[in-house]
Amino acid sequence: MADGVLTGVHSLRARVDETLTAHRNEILSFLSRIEGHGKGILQPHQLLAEFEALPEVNRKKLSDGPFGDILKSIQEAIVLPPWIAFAVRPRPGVWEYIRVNVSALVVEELLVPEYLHFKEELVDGSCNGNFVLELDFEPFTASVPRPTLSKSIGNGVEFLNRHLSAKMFHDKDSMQPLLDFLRTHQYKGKTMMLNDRIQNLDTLQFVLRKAEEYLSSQAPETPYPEFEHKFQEIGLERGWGDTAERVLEMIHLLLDLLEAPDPCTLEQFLGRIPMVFNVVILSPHGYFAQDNVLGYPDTGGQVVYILDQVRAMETEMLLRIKQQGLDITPKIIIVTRLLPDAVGTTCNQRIEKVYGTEHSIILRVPFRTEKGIVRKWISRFEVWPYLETYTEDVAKELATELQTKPDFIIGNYSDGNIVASLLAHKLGVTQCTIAHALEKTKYPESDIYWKKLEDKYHFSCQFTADLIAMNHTDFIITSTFQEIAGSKDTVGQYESHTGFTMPGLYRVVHGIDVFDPKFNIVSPGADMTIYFSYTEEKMRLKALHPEIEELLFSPVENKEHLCVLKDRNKPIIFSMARLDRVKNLTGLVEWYGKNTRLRELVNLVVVGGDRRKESKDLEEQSEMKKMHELIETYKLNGQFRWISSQMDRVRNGELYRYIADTKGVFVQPAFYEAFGLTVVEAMTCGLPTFATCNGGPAEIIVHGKSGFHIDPYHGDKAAELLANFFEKCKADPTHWEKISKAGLKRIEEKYTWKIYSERLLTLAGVYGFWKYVSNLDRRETRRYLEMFYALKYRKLVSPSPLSLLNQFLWLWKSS
Ligand code: UDP
Ligand code: LCN
Repeated sequence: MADGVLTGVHSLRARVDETLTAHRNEILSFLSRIEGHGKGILQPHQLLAEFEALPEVNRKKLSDGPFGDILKSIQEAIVLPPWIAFAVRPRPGVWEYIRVNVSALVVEELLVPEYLHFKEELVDGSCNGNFVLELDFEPFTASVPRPTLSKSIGNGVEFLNRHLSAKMFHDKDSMQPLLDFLRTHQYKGKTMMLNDRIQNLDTLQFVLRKAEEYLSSQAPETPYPEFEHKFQEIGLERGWGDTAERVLEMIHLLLDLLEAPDPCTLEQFLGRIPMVFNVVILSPHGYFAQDNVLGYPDTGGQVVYILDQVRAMETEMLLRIKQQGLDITPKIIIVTRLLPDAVGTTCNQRIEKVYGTEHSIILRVPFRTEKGIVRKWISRFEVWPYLETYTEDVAKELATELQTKPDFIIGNYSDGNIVASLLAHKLGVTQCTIAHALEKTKYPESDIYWKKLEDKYHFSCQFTADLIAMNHTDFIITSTFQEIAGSKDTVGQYESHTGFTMPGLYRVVHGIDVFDPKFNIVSPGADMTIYFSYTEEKMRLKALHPEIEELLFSPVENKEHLCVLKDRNKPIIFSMARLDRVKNLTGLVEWYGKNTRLRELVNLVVVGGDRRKESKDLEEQSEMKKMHELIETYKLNGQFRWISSQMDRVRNGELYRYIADTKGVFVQPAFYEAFGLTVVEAMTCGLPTFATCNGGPAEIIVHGKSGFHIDPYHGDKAAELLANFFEKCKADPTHWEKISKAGLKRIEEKYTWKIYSERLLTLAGVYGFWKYVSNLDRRETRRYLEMFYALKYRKLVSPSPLSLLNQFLWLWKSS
């Protein structure tokens, strides 16, 4: 995408040449140090370390010149002596590539495919062929306008509205698609908005004026049914509003659009057209249920997110349907996998009503092969062979449940998103995807060295599914900016799909553009009936304290808790997560174990993994082993307690608050956290939070104000930061309160479900309309994706005889 992009007045190559002319020796010694690493990939921190190792005078000379800025923006260096190639990222979403021959000091600017080809030599040697499958989605979106400023990334709908208003309203005829859309709009055969008395734009304008005149003479609260008949006669059907006042508002919006269009009015108008009544949300993997599942493998924030989202969305849908004067019962169906062997959960029930809703259900459909139904849980990395048949089964079940097509399909995570893409493709429905976590960023170098990880993770399938879904979907919701485009220094999750290569599989020249207006940041929150401040004395669930105290302090060690806290008066460092390697709970335990000062000051309590039953998850098994070893190595008993996963959310809410009562903190030590609901939950309870600087928490928390960032790769520093914090709080207890209050304020301003659901439904309206008017353009992408799906994806996911055998052996062993 950014090949040859100029970042300033001069191109990257010109700036490197300039540096070479001015400081030949200094740059040469830097490059030689890098070359000295030999064939391989170097990360920014390694490059910085090499730079730091130069004599100070050399460093100064280089930093003062144009090279200083270049160095800060290098994201990776590929060393293939005598060449070194650099991927430079001057700002989020903008990439440039260059390579330098260290012996000859020759500089060459590279196009994306050239850079990727060079990188492939790391794996394939110089014989990697010229006829590699290259994926390039850029031509399909070339005509869609996009922002150029990095700070505009993630506000896609604004740009779309600007584009739509410019495209549609440059003369009267170009308004025709809007008229057609309003005329064809219907639900279960019942016309809405306009009937066929309105044949053209002149009639529409005339009718709207007449309606305006009439409504202005009515009391604002006059109910719609009182003038429904009159309106029908002139061509206006239900859907404009429930009272004279609201109908008038909407008519004004349309009149304004017809006369002096602007993006803001367009968004308001489209957001009000009643378009979403039946929503399907896909989340196949894991244990999707409302009770007794959180903390199970593959079962964490995504489940919490979707259940809270559904409650908030149903409330917003009911409100909008009422305000638009309609009498329609909405329905939201969460589709997940039915697990016949449900290990005590409700995952073997076909249907479950969602608590706190009237019209939302969980619908479970099993994975099936020609040999029958798959009975047991399988890891999210193993689901690929089942998804196509699953989609077909889901489509049938949905037809029975809904008796109509859904209006809106939301996919979650890679498996849900590929199923959502297939369904939306088949049914022609507006699609939204939510990644929750793109695994490519979680596992560094998992693209270039994919083959090494293939047996365990099948990333060839997952990354292919991700590419298909992100390009097929109408819009993408992310929880933070960083998820799309990272930060000044770090690469975003989606951004890492811009250009990458999986040698031997394909090369992605242009996978996604983070400036694409399909990206929108819509952040989730925490359920405020469960998570609220520890200071809300009246709402506190003190009756649960004996149970919580038993959990934290009982002298008994059993399958639920291991080790004992001797001194109950110390503050508690608390952490809770699935026991995945990436969550790094064992890392936190080790930092604590090593830091005597911290151990003196506070206790450590970690919730994660389930010792009550034998784990089937490989990462969980190995993390459990590590935890036992750490307890021994650092003699943690007395200062540390390890609690099995806690599935009672209400009690967990009170647990966070109980930790706040001890003047403790929450620590989220993950190597990488896509968003981090526990961070939001802890902060919503007023618990000062220290969380990883890699991923969502870096954006949720403002370091030093509403919490603290910690670097999981520098645990010693994190432990020192914690110890300093507790020492400071000891000397000045207001410090703890200051951070706690600032955390609460941050949440109120940015992370609530109310803001989320309003935004999501407006987006569904705008993108639904965009899909309608851009149907022709989209066919090109769809045809390309169909081919990619059929020729590549299907082959990757069909299980090889060997993997079928392994799976059989594994299931047989674990049954
Ligand atoms: N959770 C829980 N009990 C546990 C572990 C986790 O209730 O033993 C909940 C936690 O409160 C949060 C979710 O699971 O709501 C984890 O979400 P997060 O986004 O932090 O991480 P994920 O598991 O999705 O990667
Ligand atoms: C998945 C994750 O890994 C978390 O970081 C998110 O908070 C969660 O999904 C909800 O989006």
